[in-house]
Amino acid sequence: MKTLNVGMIGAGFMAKAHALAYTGMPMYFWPAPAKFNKMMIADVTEELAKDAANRLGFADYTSNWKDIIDNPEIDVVDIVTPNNSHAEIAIAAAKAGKHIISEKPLARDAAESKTMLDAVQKYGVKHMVAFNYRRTPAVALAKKIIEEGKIGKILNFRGTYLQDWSADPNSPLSWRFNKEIAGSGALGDIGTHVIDFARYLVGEIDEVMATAKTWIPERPKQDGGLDKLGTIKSGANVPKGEVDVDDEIMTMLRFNSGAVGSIEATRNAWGRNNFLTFEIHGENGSIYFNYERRDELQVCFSSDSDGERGFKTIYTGPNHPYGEGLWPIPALGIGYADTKIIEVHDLAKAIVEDSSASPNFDDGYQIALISDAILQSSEDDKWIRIER
Ligand code: NAI
Ligand code: SOE
Repeated sequence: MKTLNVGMIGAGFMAKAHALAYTGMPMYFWPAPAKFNKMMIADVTEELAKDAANRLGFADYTSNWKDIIDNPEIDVVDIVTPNNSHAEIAIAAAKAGKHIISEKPLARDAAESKTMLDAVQKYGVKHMVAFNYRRTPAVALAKKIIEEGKIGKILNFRGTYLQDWSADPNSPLSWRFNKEIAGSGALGDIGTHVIDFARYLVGEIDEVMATAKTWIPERPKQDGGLDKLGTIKSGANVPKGEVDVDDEIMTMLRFNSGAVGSIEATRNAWGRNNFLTFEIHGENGSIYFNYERRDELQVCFSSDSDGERGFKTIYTGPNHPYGEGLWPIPALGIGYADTKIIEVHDLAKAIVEDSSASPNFDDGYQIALISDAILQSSEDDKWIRIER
């Protein structure tokens, strides 16, 4: 069994999720396609990097991410930094011949995402963008049901990603509210997960018509780079700074297939925490998924008899996608970390089998094109066609 040495760049929220996944993956999927060895981790200071190495189980650490690129023993570079550094790191990693997994959104906009796609194609390395929610078994099951034609031709996709961690104006001005660092707001941060669902389940999006809103135009400035996602509130006397990204987007979609759809994304929806949902209507049935109830897929088939037709709930388990590696009884509980375990399993498989990873930087670029068009549509107040 091959061992892949990983260099991880960034040591915040996602570093924890990815580090858990590298360790846990072979315990779930055995024989594993490969094992991962957590070789080196980077953060911006020696202190942060050393603490991360201890906490997350990396053999070595550095305060300069270029040490990871220069290390000939490292096979995979894992980018878990804020969005403004994804491109520089990925391009350097590709040049050094490393395989890459980058967190989402791929970069701040389509132009920057394209530079990353060009680099991985030029240097022939494997590339994956970490839209992990499509790896929830219930979402993969929805894909299977659609591909088997069980709900027929798709007419409509309705997706939402609603959170409330930034609904309080005292939630500090972290990097997620800064265009220079994040690229966009709720759109890039969470709306892109729904765009990934829409493309994965229904197909390519050709046109969008959108409205973007910034509800809280300034927030208390915060010390330090780490985003605590609203868990720490600022005091009343903290000086404020400008929010220059969207808090909410609503968009209508026209798919290449002729289907229509809509996406809503906001981090200001009190009472909604990780309300990532889709409902899909086909000519012969419907499918509904809500990540807050991630073991479940709801399906309704038109062939059910009159009087008995309605949504039924399937609890995912061993008979469903990825079931061979997860738990032996349905509804024992799929977790966030499980989606990341499946993600690195599929990354290892692509590297070892020399196949294309999915979703990859091309998907990340397509999603960035759609995201840019959404912001453009809001500004111009008209339908925008995505030029490819
Ligand atoms: P975070 O704020 O928790 O951590 C970022 C870390 O990167 C910090 O420790 C910071 O010091 C470090 N960092 C910044 N610049 C660096 C550099 N040049 N070199 C080394 N370290 C550097 O951020 P979080 O939440 O982990 O987000 C990171 C990325 O992951 C973002 O692109 C975000 O959109 C994505 N993300 C994806 C999620 C998913 O479900 N797929 C969930 C949360 C974040
Ligand atoms: C914050 O909105 C966040 O951490 C996003 O950055 C992730 O992508 C999302 O999955 C969870 O929420």
